[in-house]
Amino acid sequence: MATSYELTLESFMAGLKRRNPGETEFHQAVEEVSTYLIPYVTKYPQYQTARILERLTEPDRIIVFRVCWEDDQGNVRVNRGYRVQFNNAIGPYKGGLRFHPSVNLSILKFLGFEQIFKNSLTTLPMGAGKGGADFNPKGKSDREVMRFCQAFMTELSKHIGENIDVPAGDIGVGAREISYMFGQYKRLTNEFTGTLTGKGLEFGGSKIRKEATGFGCIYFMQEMLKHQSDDLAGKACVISGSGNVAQYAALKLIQLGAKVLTMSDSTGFIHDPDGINEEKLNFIIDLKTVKRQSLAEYAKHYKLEFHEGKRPWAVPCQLAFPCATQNELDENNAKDLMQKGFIGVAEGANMPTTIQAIKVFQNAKLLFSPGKASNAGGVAVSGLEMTQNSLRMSWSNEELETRLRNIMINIHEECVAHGSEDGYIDYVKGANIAGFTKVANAMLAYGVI
Ligand code: NDP
Ligand code: 2IT
Repeated sequence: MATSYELTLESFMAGLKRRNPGETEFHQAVEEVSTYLIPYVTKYPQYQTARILERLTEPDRIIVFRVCWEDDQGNVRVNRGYRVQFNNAIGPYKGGLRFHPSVNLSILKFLGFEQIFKNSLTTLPMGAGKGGADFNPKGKSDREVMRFCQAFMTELSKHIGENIDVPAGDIGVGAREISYMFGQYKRLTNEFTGTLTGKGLEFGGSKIRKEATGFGCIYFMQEMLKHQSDDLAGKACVISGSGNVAQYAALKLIQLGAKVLTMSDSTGFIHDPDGINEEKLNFIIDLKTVKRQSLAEYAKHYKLEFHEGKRPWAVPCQLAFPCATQNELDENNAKDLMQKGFIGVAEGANMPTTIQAIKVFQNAKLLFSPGKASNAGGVAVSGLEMTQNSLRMSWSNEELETRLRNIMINIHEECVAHGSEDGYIDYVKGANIAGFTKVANAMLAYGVI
């Protein structure tokens, strides 16, 4: 007879911290989820008896490897590469690769863990993984980036495959890096398969993938507003980041008649009181993806102040979209945002808001959507890229935008169905519970593995 035990958040987190010392981002992501899931599994004891939470917080496996490459001066350089294959209960491991000097196991485990719930919410058959390297693409030549990507893929290729694990982009990994890695994967395996997503349109990439995360985030905000009989037209918006997610969040806001006041990067932020229009946004896209320079150049070009080393949260606005990185919006930033007329936040990045800051928004009964719900559009269109690759065909822009839109609407409905509490929608609760059940039920069905 199996022993029964009392599961509390404190005891669960104490065990997790003991087993994963020092991994603060991973602890944070698990705590946010467990706060909602522990009461849930206590209510539905089949999950607790099968130790689903304990199993869900232990990755299936982690691959760590040396990446050796040569810079333009002929120096030998060494980085560390990773792939965290977290959970494949409902499909092949799926999730991005991040190249950033801050990359470590804690960050990749938090990202891989979040991916479980996010991928489940899309309703597509995707498990969860995340990977990357502590490589800094900044200041590197194209050839250096190519050599790094080839060296990285030489090892990673042994562990991935279209039915095993399908990586994509994340911070520091965009179209250029995916192309270099796909080319190397194809060379090593002598196969043309859809083992990476976010590929170029000429070689199996999906239309709308580039736009998907940012567009999806704005569609999600549109749904949250609609649910309280409001819309985006004329809303003053603050965005952080100016990379892939931020760029297309900004574009969709502009297209839907909202006013984009700010964007940021790791050097600071710009505040354009007239609003960033499509022409100015194209300047930013060129600056960040082609020239790869700081947003300070935008301030110079449009004769605005550059707020060096600062984040944009004190700029008065109605809606906020953190689209840069984890923990970029803390409790004090949340209080800054809560000026008169503030309506809410949709996360474009993964875990950009600290747990304390989320509480500030939720206590004030404002809109708050977690990244695993509102940034799921990116991985959703990655899933659709996998489908198109399997079918050996490609869908049109219209087809894909409609599918993306419907997936975001469906995630919103799931959050409402599982997160409603006395008229307030707790989107964090809704996303965690809705994302959990499908994966947990699959794990139950498999027995003890
Ligand atoms: P990019 O590399 O395209 O852009 C990242 C942006 O964030 C840049 O503006 C960068 O500034 C800024 N940034 C990165 N790190 C920091 C930091 N430590 N402090 C301040 N600013 C920082 O990445 P993405 O746009 O793809 O990713 C942004 C976020 O969205 C991440 O949290 C990612 O996990 C998440 N996400 C991405 C998806 C995708 O499809 N790409 C899907 C779902 C979520 P700088 O240019 O100066 O480096
Ligand atoms: O965080 C994410 O969802 C991503 N970086 C995209 C993952 C993917 O496989 O498209």
